[in-house]
Amino acid sequence: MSEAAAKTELDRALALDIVRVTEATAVAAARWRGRGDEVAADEAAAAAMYREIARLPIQGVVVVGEGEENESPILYIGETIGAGSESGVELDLAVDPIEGTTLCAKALPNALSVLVVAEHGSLLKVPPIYMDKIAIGAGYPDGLVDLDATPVENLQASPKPRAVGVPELSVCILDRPRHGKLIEEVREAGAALRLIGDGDIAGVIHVTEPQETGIDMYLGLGGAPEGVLAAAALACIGGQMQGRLVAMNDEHRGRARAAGISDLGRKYSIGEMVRGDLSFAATGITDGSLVEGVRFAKDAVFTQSVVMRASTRTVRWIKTEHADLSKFD
Ligand code: VTB
Ligand code: MG
Ligand code: MG
Repeated sequence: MSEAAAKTELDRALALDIVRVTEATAVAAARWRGRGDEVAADEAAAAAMYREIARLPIQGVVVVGEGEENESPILYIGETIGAGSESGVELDLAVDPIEGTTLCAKALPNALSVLVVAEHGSLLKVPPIYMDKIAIGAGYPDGLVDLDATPVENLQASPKPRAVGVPELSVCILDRPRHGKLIEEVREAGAALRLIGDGDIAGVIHVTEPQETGIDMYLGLGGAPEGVLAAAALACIGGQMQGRLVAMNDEHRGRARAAGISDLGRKYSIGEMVRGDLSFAATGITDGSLVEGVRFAKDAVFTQSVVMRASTRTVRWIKTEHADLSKFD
């Protein structure tokens, strides 16, 4: 295939099709909403996501996935999926069938189904360990905030254009004991906190719409895969983010080595986590500040999604009424 033809093919593959994948995944997950069974929810969602990706005319390779091959039977890192396995364009996939399994199991806000499809070789291959993250929205000078600066320094550097100062700022942090010191420092700096139980992809994306979400900055340690997925979203909608892989134990260090990461201390910008063109799709499983969750009605299922593309910065908000329910069987 010529390069131009491959590019066109890529454009097609990167277009709207991928939202069908996250829609079907979210519907499968939503059937398990509020039932307290994270494992069953995750399995159902992963199976639906696998089935839908398998129909796309691509040769996809999971680079950010559900786990290493030996620990995840489906959507594992390195798995090849797609209907174009011979003729299709090779693309990288970053998947999170349920971002926030606990949120789904408890029917709490902001559980999402997320898929990123990217040019081959363009996503940072991170193992399932942690990542320290900082993110702010668009419109600030480059390098305004930095992972190596203190929370006070970062907060003082980033007054909202409309605000008077740090007391008007709100910082989103995962509510975890490991963030005790960070939380204290943000409080001492005078900013408000939005402590979330789970779901830091949504947390990071929230900084891009501070007027709507009330969140100006994201800080702290969350999943490394979620870091790359969030970076992919910001590559489409703007905003600044830095991430640094964090290994909590020997197992994590082993995973980092196996993934070929030699420099764990390295700080990554968005551009170093995701390069080139990509599409990001997310569908709401439970209601959230970005999109509403799946609604089941008598003769239809309703979903809300966002799908966006890095090269064109197109952001599409998609409300779908699914009348043919057999496609979800
Ligand atoms: C993180 C975060 C995710 O789970 O991975 C978190 O990035 C798990 O953190 O968004 P702990 O190991 O501290 O529980 C999520 O919140 C949901 O997958
Ligand atoms: Mg998940
Ligand atoms: Mg997740």
